Amino acid sequence: MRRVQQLPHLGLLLFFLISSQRCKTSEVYEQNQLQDLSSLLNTLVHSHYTNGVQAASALLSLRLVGIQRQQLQQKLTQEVIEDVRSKGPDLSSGQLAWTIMALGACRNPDESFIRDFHLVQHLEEKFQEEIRNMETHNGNPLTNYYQLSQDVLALCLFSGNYLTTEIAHFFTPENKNYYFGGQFSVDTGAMAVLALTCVKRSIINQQIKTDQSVTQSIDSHIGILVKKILSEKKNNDLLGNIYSTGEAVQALLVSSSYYKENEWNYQRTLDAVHKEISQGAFKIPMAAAQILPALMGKTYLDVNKDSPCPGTSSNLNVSIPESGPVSPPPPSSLITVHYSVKVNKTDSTTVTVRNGSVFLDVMEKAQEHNKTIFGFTMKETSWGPYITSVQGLKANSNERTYWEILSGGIPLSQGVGSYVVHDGEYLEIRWSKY
Ligand code: CBY
Repeated sequence: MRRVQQLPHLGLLLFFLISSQRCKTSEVYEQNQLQDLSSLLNTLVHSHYTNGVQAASALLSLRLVGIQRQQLQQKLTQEVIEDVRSKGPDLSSGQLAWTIMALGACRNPDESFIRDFHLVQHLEEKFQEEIRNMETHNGNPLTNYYQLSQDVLALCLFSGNYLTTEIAHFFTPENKNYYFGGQFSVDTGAMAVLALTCVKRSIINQQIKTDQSVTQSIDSHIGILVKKILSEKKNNDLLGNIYSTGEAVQALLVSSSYYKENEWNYQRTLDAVHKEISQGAFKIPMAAAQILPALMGKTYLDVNKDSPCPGTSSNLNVSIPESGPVSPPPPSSLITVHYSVKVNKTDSTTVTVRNGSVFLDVMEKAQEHNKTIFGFTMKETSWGPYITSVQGLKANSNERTYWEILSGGIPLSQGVGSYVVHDGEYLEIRWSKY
């Protein structure tokens, strides 16, 4: 629903922010952009955050684009800190990296938590654990290269220790961890470009010292990764898919010396993203948090622990009203979908669910009918539920195995908790290698 009329102060603030970023000619166009941005902010403000990484990503994005809502930031900070306190060593390396990025995004009182809890030192250890795992498990990290890139970025921005020789060695674009099933992961490549660019800037600014050959190798990695990101530009101007575009934009914004002006048009990609926002593609908090900085021309490299938090120079008070009364959903009709589990052989069934159901509802219905064939387990991630096993067969990152979800034989770009199924659709969960 368009809410901009209900958000006068927010609208004003956004207008202020946008006009300080870019100059638009068409007023209608600007109005639509404002509506899209306020819908993203609504998602960030009203979401129920189920884990600390979601809260950290939201806090980081809000701080980066300079939206200062004291109460909201306090609430998010509390959730992030609570997560560190309760999970502590169980946080993955990327989760810890994002905690540091969010709490220290700019000069603010939460920084003391980073110091008091020695978060940067913990991250250094976690990064080394990732590398040790690669050495003992055929080059596979504990998590993935997206998180290793988050680690390097946070260590680089928060004066942590890392070896530039190690970075140059592990982040070579030929490394298999940039690819899933042979396909270049734009999200991963983009996060790596941000991390490597941070390291390169630290070398140039003489914050760290290294050999000329290491500098050259990092520089060459950035160039190759940028080319790979650009080669994933689609006809609709998105980079990879809609959910990788935000980070890819950030990577391209910090690496403009590596491509020619005619190779990428920022505005066209922004237009494509706006189209998707108005169609409701960013309703989950992670998606909203990841796209927001790119829309405002900001990148994770703008994180600066020593500068005051950006904000509007005026004392504008952003007020976002609570959501209006929620009317009960209309009685929904039933739809029928086909569902298969594929390992070596395929087991199929037909399931009836309510219209508007998601992939997970189908899996649950099938499981009720036959626990042996359709039984599954899952875990919560920042993007929603992730299927960890089906028929007792468990995904394993040391072996690069996972359960892939598909519709009509095509991999889905949303998770089981978000993808809304359609009548007559052929859904499949397939034992795969990435
Ligand atoms: N974040 C992470 O650690 C995740 C990194 C990431 C590159 C991520 C995408 C990008 C991001 N912005 O966060 C990622 N996915 C990874 C690494 C993985 C692998 C996870 C295992 C591992 N070693 O860490 C793996 C197995 C290759 C994978 N993603 C699988 C899947 C499928 C999940 C199915 C299931 N079993 O539940 C799925 C649904 C693809 C499919 N068709 O099977 C999938 N991923 C999707 C769709 C996505 C996108 C989510 C978009 C959305 N709206 O829900 C994604 C943004 C993301 C999360 N994966 Co992965 C990529 C995209 O489409 N652009 C760091 C942490 C601190 O938060």
